[in-house]
Parts: sequence; structure tokens; C-alpha cells
Amino acid sequence: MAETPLVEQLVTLRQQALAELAQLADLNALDAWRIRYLGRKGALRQVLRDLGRLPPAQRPRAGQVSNEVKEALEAAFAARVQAVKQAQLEAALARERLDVTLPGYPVSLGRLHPSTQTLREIVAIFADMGFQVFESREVETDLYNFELLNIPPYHPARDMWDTFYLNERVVLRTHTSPGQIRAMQAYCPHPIRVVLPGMCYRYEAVTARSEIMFHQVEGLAVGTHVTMADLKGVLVTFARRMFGEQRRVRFRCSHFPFTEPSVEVDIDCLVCSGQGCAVCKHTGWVEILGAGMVHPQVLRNGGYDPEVFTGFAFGLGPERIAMLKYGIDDIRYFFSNDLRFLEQFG
Ligand code: FA5
Repeated sequence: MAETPLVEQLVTLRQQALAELAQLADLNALDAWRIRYLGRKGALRQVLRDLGRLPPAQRPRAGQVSNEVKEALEAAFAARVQAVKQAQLEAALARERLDVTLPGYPVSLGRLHPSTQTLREIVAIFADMGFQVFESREVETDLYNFELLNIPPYHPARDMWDTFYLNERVVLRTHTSPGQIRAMQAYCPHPIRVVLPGMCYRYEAVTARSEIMFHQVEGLAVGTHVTMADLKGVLVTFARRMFGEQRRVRFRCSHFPFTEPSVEVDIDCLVCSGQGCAVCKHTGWVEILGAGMVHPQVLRNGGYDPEVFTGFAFGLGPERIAMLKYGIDDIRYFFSNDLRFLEQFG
């Protein structure tokens, strides 16, 4: 039996709606589709408006088909919404997926500054020889930095230490030697064996070998039987532990106002083993520190009787030592904070 035009209209509507629905992949478009076909003013309602005007005999069939079409569209709509949501969820998961098997980023660990490392190495060597660490101040008075070390105002030796003055009386220490007096005043009248590590400041031109701030390690031993032989033994032991057992060590006469006699200590050049090269300026030797027997007046300034006590002292620069040991050709690397330099010292 042929279908009525209204039923055919319903069938066509269903085909068209389902074909359109199959193309839709986003929730806004789907909602627009729902309003267009199933809404109160939608296409289905428009067709059903004519249902009441059909002859009664045709109504049941048309009513049945219209229900089927409505249910089919609603079911297809729900299924499509579900499918689109599922696809969106899967796309989001694919975007956010974590591959837990990938290796992690390496953790970047901090490390000690090469000056600190060298300082600790130096202090450890002297600790093995019975030296304790004594900390002294970085801001000093002229009295301690110079006068009590036999360097009165206008003494020509002041030229050796270009100084940052904070005011007429107060300076940034130019060397760790004022700590000798402070240690003596703290320990007197007992024997002393200390090292004094710390920062020093000099108002001088910065070059590949000289900075305006640098570390020093001072050493001081005071007792009733301390001799130059002790000084030599301690410094040779230090040089060989620091730079290798085969090192040759040379004591050269020098002058410091606060030691008498005074020496400078050289080791045979690490680069050419004493043959002569640019590093040792073709002498075969490189200087590593200044030292001497504590001047009687300095002992007295520290509270010790020079008729009873003697002592030795030395002062060395950890940056210069590190430069020799690691072949660093410019001291400015130490405080310019370039990670490419600092990271080489793990
Ligand atoms: C002194 O400062 C004496 N106080 C050392 C001393 C102590 C002698 C005890 C006798 C007894 P000098 O100026 O040479 O001496 O410095 C000692 C060391 O400090 C040098 O060998 C060097 O390693 C380091 N040093 C000196 N000036 C600088 C600088 N501008 N930059 C980096 N290191 C420096």
C-alpha cells in the first residue's frame, strides 16, 4: 500500500536529519541540529502540525511513523553526542599523555667554588700537621694591618700593600698577617699553631695574576723551641702534598717587615719541571708563598717575650696555588662568575 505524503515527508526528514548528523563533530553544532529538527519550532513539529488534518484512517499510521522518526532522531542524537565527547576526551588524553619511561631531567647540583675547594685542601694539609683554624677579621685597623707588624705610617714598605681605607684608621685588610697579632693576643702565653684563612683586598690594577680581592692563608707557630728548620719542614711537606711528592722546593732570601729572616718559597715549575718555560718566565721556578721567623718586636706586640719565645709565619694565596695546580692562566676567572669556568671544578 502506498504511503501518504505526510509519511513520506517524515521518512525524507529522517534521512536528511541523520545524514546531517553524521557530519557533525562538535557539541555546538550538534545542539544547533537538535533545535533545528527536534526543537519546539523544529522541522519535526512543523510536519506534525499537519497530522490533525489527515483523514482519520491515515492518522494511526502517520502517528506511528512520526513517533518512530522522533525516537530514531533522539537516539541518534544521544549516540552522536556520546561519540563526539568520547573523541574529544581521547584527543585530550593523547595530548596530555605522559611517557613515564622517559629519563628525567638531570638534577643540577651546586658545588664549592674553586677558591673554597683549594682553601679547604690547604687547611686540611696543615690540619694534618697540627694547625688549627683561627678566624680573624676582614675589616682591620691600621694599627693591626700595619703598625703592629713593624710598618709605621710613611714607612716605604706600605708601598707593597695598596690599601682600601674606610677612614683614616680603618682598612680592608691587605693581608692575613694582622691575624698573627690577634692570634698571639688570644693565646698568649701558650704555644700556638694556627692557620688563618680569609679574604684580603688590595687597591691595585687587576691583571691576569692580581685581583683586588683574593684569599690568603696565613700560618703561625709560636713556642719555646720553634726554629727555621721547623718552618722549612712544614713548608716542604705542604708543597709536596699540594703539588706532588717529586717537587723540589727552594727558599730564597726576601724581606718582610714582620719577619726576620724572611724568605720566599719557590717550587720547580709544574709545567716544564724546571727546564724553563713561559709560566716560570724561563727560570725553572715559581713562587708559592712568603714566610719567615716572626720578628722579635712582633712577638712582643702579640704579648710574647722574644727572649723566651720564637715563632715562624707564612702567607700564601690559594688562587695563585689553584692557578698553578690546574693550569689556570688568568686569576680574573675566579670572581667573574662564569659557569663555564666554575663547573669544571666538580
Ligand atoms: C704578604 O701578604 C705577606 N703578609 C705574607 C707573609 C706572611 C710573609 C707571613 C711572611 C710571613 P705578599 O704580598 O707576597 O705577602 O702576598 C702573599 C701571597 O698572597 C702571594 O704569594 C700571592 O699568592 C697572594 N697575593 C698577593 N697579592 C695578590 C693579588 N693581588 N691577587 C691574588 N693573590 C695575591
